[in-house]
Amino acid sequence: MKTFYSPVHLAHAPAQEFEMGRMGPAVEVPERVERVRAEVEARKLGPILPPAEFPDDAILRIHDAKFVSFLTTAHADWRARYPKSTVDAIPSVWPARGLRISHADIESRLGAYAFDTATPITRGTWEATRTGANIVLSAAQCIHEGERAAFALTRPPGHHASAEMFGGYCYLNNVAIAAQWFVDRGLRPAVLDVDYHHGNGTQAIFYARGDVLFVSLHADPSFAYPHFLGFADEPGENAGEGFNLNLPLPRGTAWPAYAEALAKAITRLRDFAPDVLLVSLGLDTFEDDPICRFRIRREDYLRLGETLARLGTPTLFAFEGGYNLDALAEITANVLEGFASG
Ligand code: 6XA
Ligand code: ZN
Repeated sequence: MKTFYSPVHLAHAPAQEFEMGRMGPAVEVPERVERVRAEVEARKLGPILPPAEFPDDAILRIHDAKFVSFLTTAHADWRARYPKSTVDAIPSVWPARGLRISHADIESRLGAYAFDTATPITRGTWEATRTGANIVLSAAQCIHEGERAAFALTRPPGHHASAEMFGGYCYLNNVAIAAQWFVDRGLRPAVLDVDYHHGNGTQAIFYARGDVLFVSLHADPSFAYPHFLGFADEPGENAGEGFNLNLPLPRGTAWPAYAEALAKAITRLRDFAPDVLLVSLGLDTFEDDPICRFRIRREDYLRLGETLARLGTPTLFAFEGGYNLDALAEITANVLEGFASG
């Protein structure tokens, strides 16, 4: 399968993020994608190609124009406000209940558009994020032209970003942008999110729509990030009722229980019969992930790939989370290899 990749992601390299009650080293680092690229090459999983350029329209089909324009200037605005500061832009105040949303200055814009403190905006964040959209759209285009599968090797990831909100290391929702691109070409896409964390952004974007199915396997938000969405009782609304399926799983979930939930996801996907499947491919379900608590082992990722292949649907894999740098490349490649052989 073709992998789409660009070194522009290297420009997005936050030094620190605030989470777990402390300022600590960033977890979502450039080495993640670099290691996976090397593994795809070493295991000869297919050509690694640069993305084509796509106009902003495809992004604006999903994201609010003011939000996108905020992202393009946020770092420069932050610098202008704090010329002596050496830290990246991170919000510290939010328009919570009873307060008014304002976009007047960079502090209010950060608070209005962010939902956490773990997603800094650096000098290169927009460039990397915008290139990420080109990458996922290039993968979509190659599937539209008849390929059975493609891998969008992107960072920053996307599934936490909604129409006008960033967080969870995500700024633009790559998978949603690609899904909409398929809808605009008359196809019916489904999104399967296998990242450890619930894809709250993707869910929110398609929640009232019946033309895109969203199915997610993830750690129960009652103990896991993003905490405020991803519960089992979120079926979709209006035209989208019945087109959102959350399968939250307990701490310590290992392959047997995971495979059972995956079977439920596959049943719903078969029933929807999509023209194209978009997989939010997070690898933070791994047993030794530094920030997550599932117990999926290296070889299980081969089974995951094989199971997805059996659906027989053209499939776009979009890279999301996964933070164990020593295992990430191998387990990502295992999914792709499992799919190719399945
Ligand atoms: C912030 C944790 C962000 C989770 C990012 C992720 N404390 N999402 O991997 O899939
Ligand atoms: Zn994740």
